[in-house]
Amino acid sequence: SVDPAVIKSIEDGFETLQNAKDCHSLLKKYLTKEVVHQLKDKKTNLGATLLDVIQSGVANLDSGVGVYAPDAEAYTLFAPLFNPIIEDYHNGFGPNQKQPQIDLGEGKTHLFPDLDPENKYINSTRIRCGRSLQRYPFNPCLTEANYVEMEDKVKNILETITDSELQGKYYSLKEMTKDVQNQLIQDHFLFKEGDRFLQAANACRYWPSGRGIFHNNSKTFLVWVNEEDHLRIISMQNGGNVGQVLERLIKGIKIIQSQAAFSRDDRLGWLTFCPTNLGTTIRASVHIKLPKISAKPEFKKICDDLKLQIRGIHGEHSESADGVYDISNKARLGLTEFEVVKQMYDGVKHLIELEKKA
Ligand code: ADP
Ligand code: CIR
Repeated sequence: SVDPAVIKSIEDGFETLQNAKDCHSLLKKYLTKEVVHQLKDKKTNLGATLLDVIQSGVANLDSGVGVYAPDAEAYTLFAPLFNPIIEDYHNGFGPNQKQPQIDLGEGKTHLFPDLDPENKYINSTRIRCGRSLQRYPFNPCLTEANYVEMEDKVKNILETITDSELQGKYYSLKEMTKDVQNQLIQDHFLFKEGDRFLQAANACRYWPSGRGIFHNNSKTFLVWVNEEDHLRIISMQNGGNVGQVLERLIKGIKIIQSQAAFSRDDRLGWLTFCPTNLGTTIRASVHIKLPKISAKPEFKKICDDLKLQIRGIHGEHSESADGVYDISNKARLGLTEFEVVKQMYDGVKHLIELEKKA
């Protein structure tokens, strides 16, 4: 049974959210008194409770979402909270809907020719996906030994890649100098350190143990190890050639998947720590300058209607700089991988047309 002190923390968390007038998270919206009552004394087989799910959003009242899944079982055990959040975030993906069959877009990448052949708007294009290793829970339930073992496993797989474009080296965070680390972060290649949303979710324990990054020589193919997800597989390059970026990502995914088994759910697709990443786990983005339309008050609404999300220049929760925005697909669940990339592609194409006309 759940420790009375944990139940008290859950109830206090609910009060904190209710009293926070400036809090607009999906957690606050869907954590009703009834849901608290229904879920506060439930525990997953690994011992995770509703507190593990909500603590990041309670500690960070400016969260957009506010919840994380401590393990795969949490998505079903705490479904009365996760389901409405998932439905709200992913374009109305309902409790009876299922993630479609995988379609990475193989053989179709020619349908995504360069969005900006004259190099006027797009600085760079990036597509990433997340994967969770089978038989391991998510961050808050991992031991230090788990982290080290997982890093070893993934490093070995990555360092045997022989494809001439993708082959590279694994750099453990533990062995990296601060200068190198900061430069990689500044250049948009490496995850940041000390993310308060992840910290409050208990996702940064034993840091930097088991964390690191693999990349090829040109830093167009990268894999993050044990940050928010067990793996983040990334393809990126300068300019707006979405087809090339996707082609490289598909090649990388196929090589890695031939050597590791990943957690997939029949309904939710690939399982990830954050419910915003379920399904395809794909975020396809451009770093783009749209000086005229981004200055308009309706810019956010235009992007919302195109199902696009706006982030700042250093990723989520950061600000734009020099008029450069990170524009990506918002939903990742309920569509195929191809459709998700197409959502970003068509939306950004439309934004560029609006900018030209403005
Ligand atoms: P994630 O994309 O993995 O959800 P973030 O939003 O924190 O996480 O972004 C991670 C890093 O990737 C940040 O440094 C961000 O600036 C960089 N990034 C995202 N999209 C692009 C892009 N199109 N070109 C270059 N860097 C990008
Ligand atoms: C938040 O709720 O703001 C953080 N926990 C991050 C949520 C992920 N955001 C997203 O839009 N993909």
